[in-house]
Amino acid sequence: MIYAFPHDELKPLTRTFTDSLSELGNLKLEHLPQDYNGSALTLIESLSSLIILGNHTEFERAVFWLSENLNFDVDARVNLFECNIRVLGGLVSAHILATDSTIRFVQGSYMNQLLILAKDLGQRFLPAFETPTSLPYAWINLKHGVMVNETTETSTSGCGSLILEMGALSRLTGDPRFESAALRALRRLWSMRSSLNLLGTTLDVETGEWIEYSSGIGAGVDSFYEYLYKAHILFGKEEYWRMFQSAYLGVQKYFRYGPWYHEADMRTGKATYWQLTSLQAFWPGLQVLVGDITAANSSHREFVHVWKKYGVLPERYLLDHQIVHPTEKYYPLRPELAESTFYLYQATKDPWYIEVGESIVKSLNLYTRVNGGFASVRDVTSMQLEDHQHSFFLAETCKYLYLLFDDTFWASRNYVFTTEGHPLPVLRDWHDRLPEAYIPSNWTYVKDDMQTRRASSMSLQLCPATMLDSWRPAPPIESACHIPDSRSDHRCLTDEDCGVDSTSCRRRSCSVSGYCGLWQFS
Ligand code: DMJ
Repeated sequence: MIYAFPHDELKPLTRTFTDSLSELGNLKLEHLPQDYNGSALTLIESLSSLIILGNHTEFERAVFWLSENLNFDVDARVNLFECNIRVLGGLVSAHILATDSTIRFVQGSYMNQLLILAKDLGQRFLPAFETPTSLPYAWINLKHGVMVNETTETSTSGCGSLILEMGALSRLTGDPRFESAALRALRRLWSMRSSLNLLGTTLDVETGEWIEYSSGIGAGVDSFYEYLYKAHILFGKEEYWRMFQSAYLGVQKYFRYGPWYHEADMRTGKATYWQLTSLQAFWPGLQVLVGDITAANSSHREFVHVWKKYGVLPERYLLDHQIVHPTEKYYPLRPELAESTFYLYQATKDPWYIEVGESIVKSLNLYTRVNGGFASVRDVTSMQLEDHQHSFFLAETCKYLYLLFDDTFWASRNYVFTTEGHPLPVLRDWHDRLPEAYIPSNWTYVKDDMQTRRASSMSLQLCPATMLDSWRPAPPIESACHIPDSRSDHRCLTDEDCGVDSTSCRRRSCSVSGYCGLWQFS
């Protein structure tokens, strides 16, 4: 607030600011308009954090400042995905918090200003969806719509991670256009999956053809999986669940290698890149929501191991050589490991996760804290810093760390967090059908193995064979796709006696000598 407000993001080393909204994403805007003076991005991103911290006075000040000053009628080319998760998500979530009667915000003076701003922004997104495929352009000019000669290349997350914010906007305003546009894009994207239920990373919105066939669970794809599942939680549509279930099993089957996830070609399922990336660290958090706690825990430990090796998590780490990627050595204060740690602690209450959180906090203070704020790390091998504090540091990294140690806000509410850490409430009115696990009176607190297995109704759907098998004590389930062999000694007479392998999610078969195993690789 001292050095950057009302600009977009803080430069903590020089104690200045950057107006980064137009630059969000990988492609850079070459010339910022001269009159472009920022959109208080970090302030918008911090609204829900202020409520979680209980700082209602600052929240109120921010809401009224934004109501009077925020204006989207600017000649700025923004990245649709980033603007959606950061700005639209920040505004919609803050509007919901501002009107929540259990939060003692001075509501008399709040006249839906944030929702009015959100609707204005949402309308400016809509021209991006006017393509032959309904897949949206990655970039849009807030004032002029899609620019002439705009790139037609976008990413899977760019098309498939809009439904939470745009769906919430439609539900709040009663204007169905936002949710319809996001859903049409999502359905079209899903129709482009391969026969293995895998998607690529980049595609062309005009032709609907894939550009990059290799994909994983990290950059360009990550929040697509997250939003399929969270959309099911938020809106209760079976359609989202069915898409997620197929997509999730595809990931576990073709990307997972023990606790790690590599990339693979969507057409063949063959491994392409053996790399651990910082963005992938959100996956164990998603697996917690699914009820796949054991798999979440084992991957999380690997990320923690790499974090401890360097002090923070490098952007890319070569699994086959156990070294940092030569050009992606940075750590821009990303939240994903803290996020997963928070979810795993919520699911297990295992104090080990508190210790992990403590060591993350210590590292951030030791390596990245400077007088002007917290600086990104340019090179994790030398801990050389970079003059940038991304808005997601406050929206997510700090929020998840705070919630790990004080979950008062979370414990009494039924919210899902968007991919940018903005809370949205699970409401009956928004639901086709509310899953049992999300009805507060059905909440289960995990205390023992038996309960761990039944902690989420979602895992019942992923693993029905085991769960319905109530006539004998169920053997431990190792992952959501795991179906144990019918005999604990793995002996068999036919393939029917064999289950589904917990690591590869492939069906096991009975060998000529009478043992269940992965004898054939298709
Ligand atoms: C955030 O902006 C979001 O979590 C997004 O989905 C990808 N990751 C960044 C922070 O790392």
